[in-house]
Amino acid sequence: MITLYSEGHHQHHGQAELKDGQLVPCFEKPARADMILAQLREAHLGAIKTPEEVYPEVQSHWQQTLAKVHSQDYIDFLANAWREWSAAGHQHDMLPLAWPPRRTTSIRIPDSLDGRLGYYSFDAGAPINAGTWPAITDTVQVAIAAAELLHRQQSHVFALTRPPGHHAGRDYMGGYCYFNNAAVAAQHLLDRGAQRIALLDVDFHHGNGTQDIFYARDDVLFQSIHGDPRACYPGFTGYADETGEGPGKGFNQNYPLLPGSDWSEWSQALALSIIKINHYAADALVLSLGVDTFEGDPISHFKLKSEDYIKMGQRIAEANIPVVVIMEGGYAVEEIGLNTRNLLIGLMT
Ligand code: SP5
Ligand code: ZN
Repeated sequence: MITLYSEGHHQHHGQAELKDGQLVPCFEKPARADMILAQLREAHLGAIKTPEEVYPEVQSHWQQTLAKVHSQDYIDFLANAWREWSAAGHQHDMLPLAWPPRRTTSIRIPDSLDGRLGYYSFDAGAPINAGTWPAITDTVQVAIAAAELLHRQQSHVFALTRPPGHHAGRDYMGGYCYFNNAAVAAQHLLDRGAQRIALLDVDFHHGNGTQDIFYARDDVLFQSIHGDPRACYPGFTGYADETGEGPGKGFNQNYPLLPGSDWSEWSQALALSIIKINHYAADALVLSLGVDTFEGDPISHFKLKSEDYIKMGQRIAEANIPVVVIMEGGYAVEEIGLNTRNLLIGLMT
């Protein structure tokens, strides 16, 4: 299986996030991707290529695709945010301080940078620093090039994207995510002529951003298996009764599971989602792969074991459609490489 990867992600390295009332070093860090890459090399899983190698045109085309998924004002905000912040004399990461609460009479976009930072985010979990824009634009190109390769060769492709993307909505960031890499990959496949794309999100956390982007659309079937929002982050979306709206009605399914769920519960939800995907007759599957379902994950609450990822890959392969795997979460850095490698090995068998 070919892996798409770009070094640019190293430039994005947040300083701190809030956990249980304390500022702690960011769980989402460059070593995550480095560990995955090391395992892929050790397992001789296949060639590792840059976006430019497989799809040189991506450098002039990515902005067009991105603008179909995210609003232009949000993209422009991210493009200029660090310049504005550092021009004001700040050196630490940008983190938002205030969000509009319920019953805000009308939500206007403030002029101040702090105000816009709150407007374009849903939590303080997506720090912006000097390397954020280069990293997120690099990784969007990784996702698009992987989708392009899938379109050309119709066999599974792995996009080693970082930072992750599934919490990023049309015009907001949060939960370590800025641009929704999986949504961009799905959009590129549609632009290449696909009629229907299935997007299966197996990260521990609900893919609230992806749901937001496709909620009113019937050309992307969104399926998400995640920690029950009554107990788990992000906590306000991911209920089973969120099934889409307008033309998208019936094209969104959530499978919330209780904290503590293991492979026996998890695999039942997977079986249900694969029935949906088969029935939809998708041209391709975008897999939002978080391995934070692992029992040793420091911020998540499922109990999957390393071997379970092989079975996960095998079950997904049985859907019998081309898969582009987009990397999302996973914070047990010592095991992230093995768990990802196992999923990919399962997918190939
Ligand atoms: C892409 C992705 O996996 N984003 C996850 C973002 C999680 N952000 C904060 C999680 C807070 C978890 N709190 C755990 C409480 C343990 N007692
Ligand atoms: Zn996650």
